[in-house]
Amino acid sequence: MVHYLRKGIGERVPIVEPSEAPSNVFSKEPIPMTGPINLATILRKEGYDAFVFKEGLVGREMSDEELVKCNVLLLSLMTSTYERGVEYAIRYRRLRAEAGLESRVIAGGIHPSMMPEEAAAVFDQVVIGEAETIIADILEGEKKGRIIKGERHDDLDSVVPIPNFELVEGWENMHIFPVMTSRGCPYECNFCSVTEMFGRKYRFHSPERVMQELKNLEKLFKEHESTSFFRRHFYRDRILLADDNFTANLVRANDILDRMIASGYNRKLLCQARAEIAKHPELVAKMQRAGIDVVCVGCESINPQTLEHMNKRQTVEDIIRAAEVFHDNGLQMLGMFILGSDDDTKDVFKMTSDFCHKHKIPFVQYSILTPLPGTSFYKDMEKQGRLLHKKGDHKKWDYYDGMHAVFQPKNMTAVELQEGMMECYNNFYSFGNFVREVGKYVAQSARALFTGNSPSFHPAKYQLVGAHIKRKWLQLNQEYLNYLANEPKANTPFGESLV
Ligand code: B12
Ligand code: SF4
Repeated sequence: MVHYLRKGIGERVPIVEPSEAPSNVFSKEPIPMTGPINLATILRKEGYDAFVFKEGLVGREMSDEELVKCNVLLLSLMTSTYERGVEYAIRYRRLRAEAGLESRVIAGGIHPSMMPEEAAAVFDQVVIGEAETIIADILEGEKKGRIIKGERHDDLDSVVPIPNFELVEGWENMHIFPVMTSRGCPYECNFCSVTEMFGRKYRFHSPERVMQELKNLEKLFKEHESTSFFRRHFYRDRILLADDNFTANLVRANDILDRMIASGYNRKLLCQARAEIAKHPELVAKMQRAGIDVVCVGCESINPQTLEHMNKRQTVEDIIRAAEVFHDNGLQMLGMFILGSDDDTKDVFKMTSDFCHKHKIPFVQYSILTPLPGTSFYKDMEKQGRLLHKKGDHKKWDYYDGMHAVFQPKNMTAVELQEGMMECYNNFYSFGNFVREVGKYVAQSARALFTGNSPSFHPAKYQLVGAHIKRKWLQLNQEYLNYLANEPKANTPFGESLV
């Protein structure tokens, strides 16, 4: 019989966000997802001793001693962290059984939501979709199903609590704090799982609520003001507006930005927006005045056919305009590109690198097109038998991270796609560019003593990060490269030797 927790008995309820496998160069990503923080906040209010354990932030896994004490283990899983989630469940159950205790593992997040049957074969309960309104009932045993469907609410203000970041273990080490002001996206790009998970209806928090959340964070920063001169003056904590598309509703975005400007909001933010927002330069200028200094733009491709087949509803001209308008308004654009569609040939790598240089895009992220579960691209690849790993392959989901070729491309081999992506990184990021950006930073810092404008170390930092990525990827992925180099046909097993 499953042991259900009662409130207030002081047992720890961890919501674990495992790291990705070491083969992933972003495995130490220190920004938590907002969902687990919301759930921990709700459970705390309900009397549970809930907290978020994000491995990448704490810098270690939960120890055996910590795990065995938990009556229930909650796991928040993306596709690339799923396999590690399974390992957690196995270890937790073994430890509990050895101690003569019952165990209970509940999994949620995007991957279990998209592959619930697979997850239900491993975990005691699996939650599909959003869980704020049902998480307490699940813990109390009022919802007993193996697979439980979450609820999509329109009125986010009333169901989503103001997240309590102090429930995130090691939150003091965070430098970027996520604030999610909306859910859902009106578009339906064929490679993206957001609409399947959150729907096409754009649901959002009221501007008042967004301001409240930002103010709350300021209070937290003030209470724990860093004693480090460097951190206070040159490397201040930042906010990530984690919305998939912060500006999907122009009236709302304008309202939030107006409020931020009127309140004298004084902290740097990053956000994600579509390239077409540059058709509204006045809004872009307002973003800059409100403190946004980096905009992550899903450029995806400079190949018009690829954009068309991705259903991106965006043109190459939109991307060029975005690069110009963001630059003219003092915003730095992080251009995110996806390589390897059926319309891409081998020259896409050089053309994309040249494009980024030509249009002076300050930061870029290159990803390999990845068939993420729940997307129409996944369904197509599965139907066409082009997924490289077969069902049940050892740790196959580890490689669904945008940095590994996991399907058979049409106009090149999988290893050519893999090497082409690394080549793009190589062309854009280098140690020489890092030194140049550090020079600019030093000059800006000197000017800051007179102007008070805090300089950004991010361009330099990202040059170094980017240059590091290829080296680290190669170090960690020799075996995977060998596998790809042998021209695997679809459904070729990989990894029996990889334990
Ligand atoms: C902000 C963000 C980031 C940030 C940081 C946060 C983070 N660690 O991921 C950055 C930019 C660093 C990032 C990086 C990456 N990201 Co990202 N990211 C997002 C984004 C836009 C928002 C996350 C969020 O806060 N969501 C909102 C909250 C409400 O949802 P949630 O956290 O999933 O939680 C809800 C439910 O899932 C559920 N739930 C969650 N956990 C649990 C646990 C239990 C027990 C239960 C019951 C329920 C439950 O209840 C929650 C509340 O309703 C999402 C898209 C999205 N809209 O979710 C993509 C998304 C998660 N990212 C994605 C990807 C692919 C990546 C990268 C691999 C990209 C890359 N190539 O680099 C990396 C991975 C790095 C890493 N290890 O984290 C994909 C994941 C798809 C998949 N199937 O795995 C998403 C879904 C976007 C997409 N294109 O489809 N990302
Ligand atoms: S890629 Fe961006 S615009 Fe396209 S569906 Fe996903 S969130 Fe929406």
